[in-house]
Amino acid sequence: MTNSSQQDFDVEPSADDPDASDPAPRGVAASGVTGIGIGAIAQEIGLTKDTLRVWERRYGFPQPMRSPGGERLYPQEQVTKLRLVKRLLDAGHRPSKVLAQPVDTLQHLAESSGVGQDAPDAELDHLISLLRKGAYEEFRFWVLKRATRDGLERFVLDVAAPLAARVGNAWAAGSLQVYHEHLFSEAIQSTMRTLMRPLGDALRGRGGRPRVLLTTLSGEGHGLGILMAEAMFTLSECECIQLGLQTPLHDIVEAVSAHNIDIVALSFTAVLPAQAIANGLTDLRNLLPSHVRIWVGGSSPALRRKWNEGVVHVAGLAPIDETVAEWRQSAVL
Ligand code: B12
Repeated sequence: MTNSSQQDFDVEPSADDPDASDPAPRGVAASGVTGIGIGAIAQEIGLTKDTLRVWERRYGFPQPMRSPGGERLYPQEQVTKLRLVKRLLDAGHRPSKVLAQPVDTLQHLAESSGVGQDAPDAELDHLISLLRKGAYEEFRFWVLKRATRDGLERFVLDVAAPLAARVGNAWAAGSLQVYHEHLFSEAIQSTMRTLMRPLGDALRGRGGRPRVLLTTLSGEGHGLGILMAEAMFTLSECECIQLGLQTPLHDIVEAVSAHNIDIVALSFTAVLPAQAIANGLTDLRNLLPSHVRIWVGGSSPALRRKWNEGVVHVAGLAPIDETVAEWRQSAVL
């Protein structure tokens, strides 16, 4: 992310805020004005309320209506455009070049820069169509069959990861609902755990290093990234401790000490604002002993910035094996 777009995100909260209580998150205000409240929009799209207000002042978009109490209410077409805007910004476009454009222009921009475009793959398309028509047993069967046929590594890299991106694109385009995402996550998680368990069990107690703790920080509710990362760490013969989602910092620190952890691996999608990620990582770095490494991954554009030497951005799943090998070379075991 460039410095100028970073500034557009990192703004101080404003005092005296009529939106603060956000009393009408979704629906119709007393006056009959329909729209979605600023808190609900910010959460859904992965922005802060202050960013939305700054854009309104600086670029004239979004342009919400007001409830009788003065709270901002965003009509559906502005929400749709905001989703597209966020995805373009995540891909590196600047707010100044994007926010004032009409939605058609933004759609062309997204198409020409590959944002939200899926690579052709008939089998993945078939899986999406099973999800869409509610054929969950069939979906689970195909996922498990492909996983059994291909093995853990190929399943993660060729199916689970691109399928997650496809499901996200279909959700953004309105062709899958949030409950489809839940069902998709459930099927992928249970398949991956089934495949991973025997190797994970066999590694336990062998004294293999590094010992890796995996989790997400508060506010990051997406768990497939750390699960996929766990699969790759396990295949690299690391002993993994999976804490699941949204672990408070002090609990991470306690688990690190209790399990003699070498690396804390965290995953970030684009839902957490850049500033929240920076604060969380700075605080965690200060709380952990210096020999414990923090490795971060995931699609959050905030990870593209330069981190201090105590935080390493691992760009994707495939480089995990090599990064672990480098750790082993540099560590005194
Ligand atoms: C499944 C899903 C959900 C499920 C999550 C269930 C669960 N228990 O995990 C549910 C339905 C709960 C959900 C909720 C939400 N979601 Co959602 N979700 C997804 C989906 C389809 C997959 C999520 C996921 O786990 N991705 C994480 C991994 C798999 O992908 P990745 O970040 O690109 O990371 C890759 C690599 O970098 C690497 N990696 C990841 N982590 C790590 C870590 C390390 C150490 C390493 C080395 C590598 C590595 O592995 C990945 C595979 O290549 C994505 C689509 C997508 N493209 O990710 C949307 C997506 C992340 N969700 C989104 C949104 C907006 C939301 C909600 C706000 C609204 C909603 N849909 O309900 C809430 C917010 C919840 C919260 N507070 O965090 C948006 C975020 C967009 C944005 N700019 O903010 C996405 C991108 C969908 C979209 N296209 O718009 N979601």
